[in-house]
Amino acid sequence: MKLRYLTAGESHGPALCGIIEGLPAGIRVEQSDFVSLLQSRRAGYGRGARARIETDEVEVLSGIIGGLTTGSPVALTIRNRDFAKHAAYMHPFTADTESGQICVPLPGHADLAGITRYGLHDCRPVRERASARETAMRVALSVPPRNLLKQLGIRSTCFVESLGGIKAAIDYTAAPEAIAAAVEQNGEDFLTPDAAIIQSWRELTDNCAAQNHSIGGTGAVIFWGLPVGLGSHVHYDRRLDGILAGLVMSIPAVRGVEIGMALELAQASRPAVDQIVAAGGQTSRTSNHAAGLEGGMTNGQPLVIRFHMKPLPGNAGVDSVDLRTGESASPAFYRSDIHAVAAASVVAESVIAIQLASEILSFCGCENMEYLEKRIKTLVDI
Ligand code: EPS
Repeated sequence: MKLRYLTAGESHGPALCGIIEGLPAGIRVEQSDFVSLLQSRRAGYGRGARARIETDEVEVLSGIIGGLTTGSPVALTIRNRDFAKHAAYMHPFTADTESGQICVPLPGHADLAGITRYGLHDCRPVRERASARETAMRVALSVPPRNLLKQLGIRSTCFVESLGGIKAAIDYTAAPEAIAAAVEQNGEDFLTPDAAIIQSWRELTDNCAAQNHSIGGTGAVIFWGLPVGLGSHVHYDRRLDGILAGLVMSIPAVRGVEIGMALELAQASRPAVDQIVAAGGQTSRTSNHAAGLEGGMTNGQPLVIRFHMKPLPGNAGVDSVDLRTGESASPAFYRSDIHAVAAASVVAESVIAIQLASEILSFCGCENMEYLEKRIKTLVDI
């Protein structure tokens, strides 16, 4: 892995922090790149009150000077505005950890397994770190790698395909540019190419909000313009399909990942291969059932990754146990989003972008964008 990155920070702690290392010099990065990307993760009809409290302003602490990466590690911070209200329980030194204890674990969250693993009596530190808030930093860290891909002519989009069982009409055989344009035109509330579905999703979201429960859904990411041969067939842990599936699966509440229409293909009664045809001295394909990956490597076709997200467990009226008494108890009400599939789509696009940039860098071995732009041409034009 050419790019390495780490995140730190609790959901209601002072800040989120992140470092990404291994970037070449010369990637163009503007403050507005962070602003618009973080805004798209925070947006979405169905996000909870928290998304309106936070503004997710990214402070760049190192690695970018005058709008260009320098090759040094890029270090970022996002302050949590909500820390002000939670400092009594969350301050690194003065927090009252006795009265702030959460002793009834929430089913569906990391609480119970986390306190067991770390030998804690309080679910709060586990819940704070397991929170999907952490993904704001993964998205912020993806800005330089995303810009690297854009500088090389690689494009991407992400969108919501279904919510609470109501499916949008999406034509995966359409040109990715057309899908991306439709997503953009339909706005950030539902982040979908299918304008006709938005009203039903809005009503569904309002109904769920009135009943205080959350819903899951399916999201998708498409990258196109990728060179052939990112990833490798030579060893299992270098297969790009496995790596990308793991990254997308690490997004909280994601429980399934598909490369393209994998489930549909698994149910088909005959192979659905993409024929290789000669085209002007080069090769091309008649279809994209492989969704851009063959043998664990990119094959030059659009890369399509879809993921399935469970309903967020926060608001469910569920049974649990008070760990102090061992008696049955209901967890205290826990605010959450009604759904966060649009946000998760932005996160999925971000973690995939970082990995693709990393694969390109290890393939090309360049520490400078000028060399990389020349080298990538030789790969794309094969
Ligand atoms: C989250 C619970 C909610 C979400 C949060 C993730 O936060 P809170 O506990 O403050 O109400 O809004 O997501 C974010 C804050 C975010 O930025 O995505 C959880 O438990 O995972």
